Amino acid sequence: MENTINTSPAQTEKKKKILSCIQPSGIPTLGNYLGALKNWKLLSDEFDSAFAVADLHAITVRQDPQKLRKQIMEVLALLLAIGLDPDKSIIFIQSHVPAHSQLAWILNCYTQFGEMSRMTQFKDKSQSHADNVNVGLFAYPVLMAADILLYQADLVPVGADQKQHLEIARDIANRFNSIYGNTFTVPDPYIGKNGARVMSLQDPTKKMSKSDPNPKGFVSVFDAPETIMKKIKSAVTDSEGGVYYGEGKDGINNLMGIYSCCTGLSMDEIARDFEGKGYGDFKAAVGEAVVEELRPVRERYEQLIKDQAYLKQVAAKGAENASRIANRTLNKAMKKCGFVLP
Ligand code: ATP
Ligand code: LTN
Repeated sequence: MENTINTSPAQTEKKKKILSCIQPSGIPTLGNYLGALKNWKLLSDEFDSAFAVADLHAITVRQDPQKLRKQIMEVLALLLAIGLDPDKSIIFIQSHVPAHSQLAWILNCYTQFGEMSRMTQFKDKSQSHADNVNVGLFAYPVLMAADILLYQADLVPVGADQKQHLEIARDIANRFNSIYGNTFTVPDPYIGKNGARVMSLQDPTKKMSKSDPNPKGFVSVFDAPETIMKKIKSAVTDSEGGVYYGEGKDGINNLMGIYSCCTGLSMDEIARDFEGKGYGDFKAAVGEAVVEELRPVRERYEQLIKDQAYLKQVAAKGAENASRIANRTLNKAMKKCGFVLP
């Protein structure tokens, strides 16, 4: 495939702004896709948008350097494969824009130890990575606030698990604004109605996660159709046997949510369509819907990942356009704090 990019900046002044990021901490899952990425594509048509590969966030848990390098480029290719257009959206790698680390340090000094200690992701990850409870993991939401506030984002499309981090970003913005006058836009989360919390296929009380050590728990966006079918067919359900949304039916509720996202059918319509049918039939239908949902993404990805020169060109242009906006906000915040600008 012959790829070209337009090198002019993508921003216009008036539209509302959105920003979101995804960590290159593994191969993205169906949860990342339905909970976040699919909405990024939809919203990018309407808003001024910036999307980043959050590589600085990824090292809050130990990463193998060679794997990390590979995953950063894979996630960048995925952002293009879902249909984001580098001529319309700013697509960049977080560590290529030093302003993120710089603002994060400043915001650390406007964030309280107590409020960080309440973050459920920190509590969960300090249990799952008990041997490496580092200061970066603790301060993770502050770096995330810096990502968002640098771009003056009005809206941040994320899965439901990030709601608490968005609240902290809002608190930090409000605190800074109330000390120094209006500096940062206070962002709102955008959490889709469907797919905001896709659960593990093996333990439907836990969210589907790309860092799950058991690969049967998640469908990766790059899984082959046969693998997707196999994983969905072996999803944990219940012994009751009816396809309807209900209490104590976490596995079926999850599969119904996934099916609803892929087909646009409501829960009631799904229950009606599968009345009198068994879980075997339902799982086959869910598997096929997921295969068809991910097929175009995987096919575009397979082309893009071969063209490393193009991906590097996209990243370079993204970093340049992102830096322009980020540095403007960083300078504004630094001046307000009393730094002498170089
Ligand atoms: P990790 O498992 O390494 O902590 P993650 O997949 O939870 O990573 P990110 O890669 O940073 O975290 O997530 C990118 C986006 O995907 C975020 O908006 C997040 O809310 C969303 N997301 C992640 N998992 C799910 C899920 N199971 N259901 C819905 N949305 C999700
Ligand atoms: N913490 C997020 C990833 C992330 C993010 C951001 C999301 C890093 N920076 C800025 C939105 C905006 C997660 O999903 N785990």
